[in-house]
Amino acid sequence: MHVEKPLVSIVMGSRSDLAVMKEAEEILQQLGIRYELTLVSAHRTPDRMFEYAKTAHERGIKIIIAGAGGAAHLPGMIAALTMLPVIGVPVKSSNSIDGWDSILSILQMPNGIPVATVALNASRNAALLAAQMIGAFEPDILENLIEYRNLLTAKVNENIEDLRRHHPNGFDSVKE
Ligand code: RP5
Repeated sequence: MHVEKPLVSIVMGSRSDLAVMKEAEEILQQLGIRYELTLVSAHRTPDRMFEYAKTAHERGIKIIIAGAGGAAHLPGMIAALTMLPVIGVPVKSSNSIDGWDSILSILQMPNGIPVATVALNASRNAALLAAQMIGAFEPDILENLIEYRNLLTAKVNENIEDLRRHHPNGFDSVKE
């Protein structure tokens, strides 16, 4: 049986990150992008991190989304071990002071080893960024992304209409 390989890998430092990282999974499902999802702890399973990062390209993975909280070394260390692009998600975890520790750990990479860092807990944006990278080469995925954007616009337009009904003093309330 031929099983199509995943293109995106979602990895996180702890099971406790799943509440945040599953939003990335939902976006990839919605956009029809094949993915894998797993746990790798940079500090508690360093050998697994090595194996995971060194073999990701052999599994057909094109982009890695890595989330971690606190002393969030996972995304940067994976980036150091692979040539695949890594998108880092800072997680506001139970051991995080206020999220800044995770943000800065993932963001402030040394020259030469980039990690594309999204906002705190923004795993959804990480998945969308991964989808846009794939969409640059895959027309079907691009179509799905355009549809997703159109839905975002439609939702805002609905809210504008609703506001207009309840608060008639908006700048565009009166259409001549
Ligand atoms: C980080 O420490 C993990 O990514 C997680 O965000 C945080 C807390 O981990 P647990 O103590 O919940 O396993 O390495």
